[in-house]
Amino acid sequence: MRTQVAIVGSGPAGLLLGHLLHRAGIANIILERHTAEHVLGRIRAGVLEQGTVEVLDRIGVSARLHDEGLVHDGVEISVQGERHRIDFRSLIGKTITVYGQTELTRDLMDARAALGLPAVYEAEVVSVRGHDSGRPVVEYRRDGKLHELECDFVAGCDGYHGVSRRTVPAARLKVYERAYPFGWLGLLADVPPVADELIYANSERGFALCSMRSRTRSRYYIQCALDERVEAWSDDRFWDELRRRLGEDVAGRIVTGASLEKSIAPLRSFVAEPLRHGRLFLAGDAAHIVPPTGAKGLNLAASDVYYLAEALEAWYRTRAESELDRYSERALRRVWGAVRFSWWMTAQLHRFPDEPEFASRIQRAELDYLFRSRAAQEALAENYVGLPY
Ligand code: FAS
Ligand code: PHB
Repeated sequence: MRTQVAIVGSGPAGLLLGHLLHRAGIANIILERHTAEHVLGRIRAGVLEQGTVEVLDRIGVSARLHDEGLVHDGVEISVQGERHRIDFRSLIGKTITVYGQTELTRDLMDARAALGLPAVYEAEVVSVRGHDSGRPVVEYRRDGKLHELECDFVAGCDGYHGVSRRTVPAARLKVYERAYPFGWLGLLADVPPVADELIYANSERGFALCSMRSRTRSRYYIQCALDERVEAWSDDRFWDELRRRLGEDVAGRIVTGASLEKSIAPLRSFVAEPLRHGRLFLAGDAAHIVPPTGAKGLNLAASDVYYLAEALEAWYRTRAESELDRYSERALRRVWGAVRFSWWMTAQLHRFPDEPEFASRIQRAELDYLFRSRAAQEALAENYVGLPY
């Protein structure tokens, strides 16, 4: 089998890249280790930057997003129960859209199927070779048999645990990493959100986040220790702890209900450079991970593949390598802007168990300055709604 671009992974990065390449007339095949249902069953991100929405508008895959997504003009930050609103629209004239990653992935899968574009599910890529010699071959296992896909380029969109980044010899990768001393315990429930906008809460007991997927489905998170097990958290225990991290006015309004999903995710900042390795390109979580505090992971996947599609389109048009060479530097500049912001949001809003009193005092000074300074609020707004592409 042969194609122009082999895409490893049918998450947001792979699916969006596939659509962008198709619109540029570049043939591509997506190889995904799991079933489509399994991919859709993962509960992940909830916030789309304005830039991500604009890319989806451009490729004509945003109808349901505009029908069902919730446009938010701002977010709230609660510190020891005192609430402060950051008004993106009045500060910088931009907004965010709350629309679950599951729904975005579904829309991209449906659009791909409607175009009759090839995606092979339950196809685990086991190796990528030849990407240094200009003749890449992707080997994958399906139905117990090994298959080969010859191509011009390989896009490693296979997430943090994928095979693509591991294909690159360690000596050729510079890895930057910070593991945070806590995780997030997330709960999804069919209950109305406690507020019209997201509430990020910094409390003595730890971080909490009140988010949503619609006006009838809510997504909540609480910071938890790394050694916590989700089995130790009944729904009631979760709701009680969540209430204790919010001010009384908010806690008193929370509508509780049975969880549809509960899971613990560790928090890390991770970047592997460079993103180009011969004919292999890394994009999305395969290249970088950010703590979800800044709502950036999914949105970085979108900007990576936007740049990669532009670079590949230029190569097929001119056979010049210049845009392909520029992809890594161009994508990483936006990646590091989001890594910095996600680190900053995480540092300001969480309890750091081993940090001295000084660090928590600095945290209070940062937040106090934020709430008093329009310039600081504009900076937060600019980063949260998404830095320019
Ligand atoms: P993905 O991981 O989504 O997709 C990679 C795909 O490649 C997967 O479907 C995988 O099955 C497939 N794959 C892997 N190895 C393969 C192989 N060898 N062969 C074939 N296929 C293979 N981001 C936010 O912005 N906000 C959040 O709240 C948030 N919450 C998160 C919670 C969790 C538990 C996790 C893990 C991530 C969260 N993220 C969040 C980040 C997340 O949304 C990612 O940024 C987003 O999924 C990135 O998309 P992809 O790069 O496509 O990677
Ligand atoms: C979510 O709704 O899942 C969500 C929203 C904002 C974040 C992280 C997660 O920063």
